Amino acid sequence: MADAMVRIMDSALISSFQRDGWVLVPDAVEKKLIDDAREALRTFYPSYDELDRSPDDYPWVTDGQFGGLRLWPVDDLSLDLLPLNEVIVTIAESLAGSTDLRLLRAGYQVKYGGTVDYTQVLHFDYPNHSLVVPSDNDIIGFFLYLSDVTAEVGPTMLVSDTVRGPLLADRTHLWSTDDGPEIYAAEQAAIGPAGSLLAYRSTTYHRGSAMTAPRGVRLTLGFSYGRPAPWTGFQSFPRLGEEPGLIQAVAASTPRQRALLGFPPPGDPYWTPESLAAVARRYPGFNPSDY
Ligand SMILES: O=C(O)CCC(=O)C(=O)O
Repeated sequence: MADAMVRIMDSALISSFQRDGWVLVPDAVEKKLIDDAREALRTFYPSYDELDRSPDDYPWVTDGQFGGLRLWPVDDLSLDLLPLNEVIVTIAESLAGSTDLRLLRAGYQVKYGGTVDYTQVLHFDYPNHSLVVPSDNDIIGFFLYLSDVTAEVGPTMLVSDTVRGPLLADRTHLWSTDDGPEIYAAEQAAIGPAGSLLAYRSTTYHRGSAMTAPRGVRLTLGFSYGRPAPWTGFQSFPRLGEEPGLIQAVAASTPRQRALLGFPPPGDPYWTPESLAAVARRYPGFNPSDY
């Protein structure tokens, strides 16, 4: 774990991100966390064999490109805390150049070969994360690989910002290769083993690609972090405030992790003896002395 922190602080990965707008961080998260997440996800997602044997039991997982997406919270504490993991947050802070960040969205996703066509066109993520056109490092998307991502299991394809050109409102999606032959020609596949972390700006061209391995399975945790601004968002965590998974995750989180969800940080004027007592009643397990 410490290695990954040192490595992301290492200038080579940061420079690569700053130049290209994306980077694949190897071994970002310790293997046990990946193994535990995979094990926990067995109760959510069928194996390829299970899906093959009884597809009618799991119609949702192959219902379009996002059928296999389960948005946060998924009501499993370790899975719900994973996007708030300390190493991941440190990496996000290093790349964003700020410690004042918010989690904008998180979700687990599975893709199965031989089912849906997962091919996408090159696009930016910012149009559905921001009401304005953000600066390059305002919003950063991530995929934590929970399975090996090879060329055959739908790697994300990305294009260096060095060939992006200016951000133009009519070029947030390149609907065909004719819209940017030189940009499509510059695509690179983000291939890496389980435990790798792909980071990419919301202003960096990228796309999902087809699963060509007939029985391939790609399992990821996708999420994004952004600098807090009223014009920036995706999921609304207050909207999810009655979800058991959110209540459980808030109670178990550190003040730092809660702040990533939008909670007032320690020292905020919101905190008074009365508000601390009220919040502790709302979230069983919440320790007021943390504030
Ligand atoms: O799944 C991927 O590799 C990329 C997905 C993506 O870019 C999207 O859904 O907007």
